Amino acid sequence: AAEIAAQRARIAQLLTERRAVLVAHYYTDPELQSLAEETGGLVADSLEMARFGTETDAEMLVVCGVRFMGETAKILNPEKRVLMPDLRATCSLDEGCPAEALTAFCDAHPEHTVVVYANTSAAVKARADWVVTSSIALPVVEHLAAQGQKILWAPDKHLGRYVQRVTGAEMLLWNGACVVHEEFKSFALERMRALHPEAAVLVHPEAPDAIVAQADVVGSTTQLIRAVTELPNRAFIVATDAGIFWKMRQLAPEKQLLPAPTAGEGATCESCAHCPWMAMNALQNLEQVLISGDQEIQIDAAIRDRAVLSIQRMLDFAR
Ligand code: CIZ
Ligand code: SF4
Repeated sequence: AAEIAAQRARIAQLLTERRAVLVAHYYTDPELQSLAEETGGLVADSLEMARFGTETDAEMLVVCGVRFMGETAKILNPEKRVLMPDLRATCSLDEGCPAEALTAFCDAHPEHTVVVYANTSAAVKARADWVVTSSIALPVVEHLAAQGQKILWAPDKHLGRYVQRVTGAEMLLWNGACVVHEEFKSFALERMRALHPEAAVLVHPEAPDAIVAQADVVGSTTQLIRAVTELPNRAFIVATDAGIFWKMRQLAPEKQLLPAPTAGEGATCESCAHCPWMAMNALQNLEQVLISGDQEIQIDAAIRDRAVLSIQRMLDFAR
């Protein structure tokens, strides 16, 4: 414990020396989330992470999360250095949607407005008309559908189906999924609900239909955290990455939080639902990158110039 405290102090010192600020996603190690808060950085979802980078006067952003979050930070802040503890931290949605294949799909359906989830590469965003995160997907698609636009959606098919069902928009869906949220099991969740009838069920829309159908609240990480503080329930069953429990406990320590089951037999260990790429961020490699300055995000200028348009459209709409 003393060793960890010393390491946290060294990292805080390095952040000051480098005029750097730490931005951590809700799914990362609680050590990183708490350190970001204590050092004047931010713990957030990907939309808020994107916004924060443009508002701070720090010279360097250190993004603890996955690669697309670092890329978005760099696209919006080309004059700042953007580092990540490990640039290999990717995302199954990003990996499952290569830019060439997405471009071919778009070219085959030129009459569709291309809306991509934030969990994609800079090159995919460069081909898109709109970028959305899970907290803003519904209002953006509603807005486009009201104008009679047909939508090509990539890459998360579960989130895409959910948005389609709620908005009634005409949508073509890419076949991608999040390896973490796809693992939630519906029969085991039914059993758990029967055992805890007082608990509200909170579900991230990257989860499959059969899980979303059992939800009391479907929403982005920020919206699910808000539900824990605002709903009167004493207990919650939570179907998203276990990293989110740190912030939920901080804001509502008196409430009981139960991780939704990811194994058929209803195993409920908190480590069950945890993104392997988010887990690549740790105090160790964070300190290392602040010393070495490597693991820096670089983006091709031509891609950046197009990707910034679809991201900025989202940020302007969110205002
Ligand atoms: O699953 C993810 O990567 C999420 C929830 C990203 C986000 O929007 O914060
Ligand atoms: Fe991607 Fe899923 Fe990990 Fe989020 S939790 S970064 S969507 S693999």
